[in-house]
Amino acid sequence: MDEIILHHYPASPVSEKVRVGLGIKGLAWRSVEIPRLPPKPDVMPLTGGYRRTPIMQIGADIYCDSQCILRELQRRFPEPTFYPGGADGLPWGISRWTDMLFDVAVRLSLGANADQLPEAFAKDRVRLFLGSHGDLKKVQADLPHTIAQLRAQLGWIDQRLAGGRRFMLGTEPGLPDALAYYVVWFVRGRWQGGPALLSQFPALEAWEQRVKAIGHGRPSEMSSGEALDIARARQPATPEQVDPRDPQQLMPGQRVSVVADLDSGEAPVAGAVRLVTRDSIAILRDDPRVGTVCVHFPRVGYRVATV
Ligand SMILES: N[C@@H](CCC(=O)N[C@@H](CS)C(=O)NCC(=O)O)C(=O)O
Repeated sequence: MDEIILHHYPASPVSEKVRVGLGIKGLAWRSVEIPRLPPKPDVMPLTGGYRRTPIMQIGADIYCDSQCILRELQRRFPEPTFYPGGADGLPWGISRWTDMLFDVAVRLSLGANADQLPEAFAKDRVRLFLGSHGDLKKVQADLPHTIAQLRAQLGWIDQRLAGGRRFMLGTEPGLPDALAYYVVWFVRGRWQGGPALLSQFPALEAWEQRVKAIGHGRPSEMSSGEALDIARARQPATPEQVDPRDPQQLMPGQRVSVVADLDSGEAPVAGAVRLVTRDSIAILRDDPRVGTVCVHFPRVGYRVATV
């Protein structure tokens, strides 16, 4: 079977979510380090315009967004499960919550570090995370409110873990641990006040150490050129699949574009529908560098439009 290739960079919190997921499953994977800012010349041939981090590649199949990546890891490697105790369904609801919690943490990090951030980085992240009306000065002025929002929600994690629960779902680690951990990892590492805030939550801090100890599975480095060569050498392995009850009546071969349903200025990715399910959309596209690739997105949080 083709290797799992994660295109990411060490400081990326959403990548940390996926790295912990790879750790929970004890998987071997190849690590390709990508730039923190566009242009990303060795990513664009794979995704066709999706610029966020991380992406996962398996042969000529490209998985965009951590939701899609983690779901695919569970599909290909069911054990150990991300859903101990039969918790399937619930973790994806938790995932929507932690996405929002991450946005709060991003506001905190941008606001608290506003005076030190390199200009190009600040400009890019304000547009991406705060939208076309994003204003760093306002985010800076709003910090006490933002911290209050974050603190209450960290308190929920602490409450869940108080009383000796080892992981979010019980004795075994599962998807909710990766989902909550990456936000905590980001708050601790990217905000000077992080360690003091987190010290208010002893059960959370003890759990944080347990999740850290899970590790990231078995990564080994790969160059971006090698990853592109693999994509070119392989054919997409995704079978054609339709969903007769799809509300948008998407059909194989139909030309569509897919883009995050946010005011984030991201480029839509265009291609021909290959697979449609309730949770996923995959499209085929051709690129001069890698040939035909199949690019996968989640349905939730993404807008599919016919073109
Ligand atoms: N919904 C996406 C969010 C990904 C995301 O926002 N990642 C951040 C890095 S942690 C990012 O893309 N930053 C801009 C970049 O890397 O170019 C997911 O779950 O994968």
